[in-house]
Order: sequence, then C-alpha cells, then structure tokens
Amino acid sequence: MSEPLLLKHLSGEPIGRFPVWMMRQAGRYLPSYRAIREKHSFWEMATVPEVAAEVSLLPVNELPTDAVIFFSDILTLPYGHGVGIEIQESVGPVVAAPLRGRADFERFATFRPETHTAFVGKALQLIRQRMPAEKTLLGFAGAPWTVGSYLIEGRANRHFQNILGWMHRDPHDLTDALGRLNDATLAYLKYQVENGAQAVQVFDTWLSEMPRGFFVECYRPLLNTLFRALREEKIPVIYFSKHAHHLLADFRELEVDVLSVDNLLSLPEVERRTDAKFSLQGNLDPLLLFCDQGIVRRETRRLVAEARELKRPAILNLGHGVLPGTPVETVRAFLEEARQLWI
Ligand code: 1CP
Repeated sequence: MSEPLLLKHLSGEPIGRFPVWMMRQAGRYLPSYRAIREKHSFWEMATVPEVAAEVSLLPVNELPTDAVIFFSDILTLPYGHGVGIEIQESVGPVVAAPLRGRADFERFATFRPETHTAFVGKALQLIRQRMPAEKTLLGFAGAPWTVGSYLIEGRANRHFQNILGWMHRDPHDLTDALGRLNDATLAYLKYQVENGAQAVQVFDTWLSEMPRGFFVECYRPLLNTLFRALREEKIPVIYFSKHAHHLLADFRELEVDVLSVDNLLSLPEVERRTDAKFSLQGNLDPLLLFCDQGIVRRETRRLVAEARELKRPAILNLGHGVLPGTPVETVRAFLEEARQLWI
C-alpha cells in the first residue's frame, strides 16, 4: 500500500501540492455531526467505537481533507482512567473533583491504554479499515500542561490560578505531577499507533499561560522525554500551541518534527524565529471562514504563497480549531483552493 500523501510530503517526497486538513474538523459546524450529537452524549460518541468511527469519517467523506483525526477529546485519557469529567454545552470539560496535589496525579501510574481506553484502539482500527489509503490517520492527545490545567482548575478558567499557584509554590512538585501524566500520554499515543494512527498531534492550547522560566527549566525537558520516545518509534509528531510566541526561540530545542502554529505570525516569520528547525502546520485564521468565499480564497492563496517560501515542507491548516457556526461552504472553499494550488 502506498504511503499516505501527508506523510510522503513530510518526508520530502514531492506530491505536487500542500496537504491540508483542519483541527476540529469533526465538529459542530457540520450538520451531519449535529444530527448524531442530538442522539448521543459527547462521551457516548467518543467511547462507542462504531459511533466514534462514523463521526471521525464525516469530514473525510464530505470534504476534500487529507487527514482523518479520530473523534475524541484531550480529556479522554483521564476520563477513561475514571476521573469524573462532564462535557457541558458551551462550557467544555468540567471535572467533578479537581486534582489539586501530587498524590492525585499518582493515579496515572496505573493507566493502561488497552484497559482504560480500549474503545480508542477499536475506533482507530475501524477508521483505518474504512478510510482511503492516501489519507493519513492522526492520533492525538493533550499535552500534560493543557490536560493538567483542566484537571487542576476543574474547568476552563481564564486565570489558571490553581495550576499557576502550584507552579509558583513548588515548580518541581508540579513538574513531577505532570510527569505522571506525561508517562501515561506516551503509553496512550503508542497504543494509538499500534491500532492504526500514522502520526500524532499533541495539543497544548494553554501553553500561552506558561512563564518562560518554567518552560525552559521544567516543562521543555518533560515534553522532550515524550517527543524523544515517540521519535525512537519513528512516529511523526505535530506539536500544537497557541499564542505562545514568548517561547518561540526556546522551541528550537524541542525534539519534534512539526509545529502547528496560530495565525498571529506568518509562517515564514515563525520559521525564521525557530531557525527552520521544523516543518510548520497552519495557519489560516478560523474567523476568516465567516467571511465571503472570495476573501477566503484570496487569503488561502496568500497562505500558500507563504508556505512556498519555507525551507521545509508545510502542512496547511487553520491557526486553531474550526468554530461552531462556520459555514460549510467556506470550509470547502478553503480546502479546495488549498488543493488546487501547486507547490
Ligand atoms: O458539545 C459538543 O459537541 C462537544 C464539543 C467538543 C468536540 C467536538 C469537545 C468538548 N471536544 C470535541 C472534540 C475534540 N476536542 C477533538 C476531535 C477531533 C477533531 O475533529 O479535531 C479534538 C482534537 C479536541 C481537542 C481539544 N479539546 C482541545 C485542544 C485543541 C483546541 O481546540 O484548543 C481542547 C482545549 C479541548 C477541550 C475542550 N473539549 C471540548 C471543548 C468545547 C473544549 C474547549 C473548552 C475551552 O475552551 O476550554
């Protein structure tokens, strides 16, 4: 079987155009998603393999995207391990009993993906069987800081006072706690690859909140243990963060293949600031998809022109997930325009 286009492109083989997909491509903006969501709770959708596979394949069947990301959440790992988490409408994940100390994180030492998240393995197998071979199946997990912030705060919280308070009190204790989660995340991602994922994305949405000192001294070494272990297994890794430009120069020592970046800086500027160490993924503003199709097409052409300037092969995407309420027709315009432009 031939190698999927996105992976071929990443390894430097010419495919004639840039691969393109969208973060959160299986979501509320799709009428077919909303129809299924009306009948199931979020966790039902994520934990019943037949349903998770069906939902994951919606965008691939309906839109010209080069990757399939399996339908789940960054909090599936702790949820599968028994942490009480509800996904609430227009709030997001809410943790019944937030984890507040090192001892609370010790629980992750007993995480076994094949036991606690077997439904993920099964869903990935079903998706791989049913998807076209030229597409890439992406596994994913949340990074320990971002998953940790939900577990510690209890819900999305603008001030992050609990995780940042812990960091200020005892940075090494917090790092050890996140280390337990990091080990579990490694096992979880390897398990996804064993069951059909061909590359993985690690989501670190709330890296924007981390002071540089903690990143350099404590967090980057932790991330690198994860990235190094995946690299040893030859698993391509994409690392997503948002609004963390204060750390861009420090990213140069991350042992990862691809950085997925937000839309505030152009791709060539991010490449300059990271010494062209990475392939880049991004970075159309998801809000642009609420504009006229003409504007979407024009901005996609601008993005492709920037991607052509890069030293390493880029993957086209949005700067963050596609938003609920986005018109499907502008999503299609973005994907189509991106695919018809040659490198
Ligand atoms: O009500 C609904 O239908 C649920 C909304 C929803 C969806 C569709 C949630 C709750 N999670 C998901 C799926 C999801 N989450 C995917 C699926 C694959 C895809 O199509 O891309 C992925 C990759 C995620 C990742 C995720 N969840 C992140 C990281 C990426 C990002 O967008 O920043 C984060 C921060 C979450 C937390 C989360 N889960 C759900 C919501 C609404 C949120 C965000 C809440 C907040 O702003 O804090």
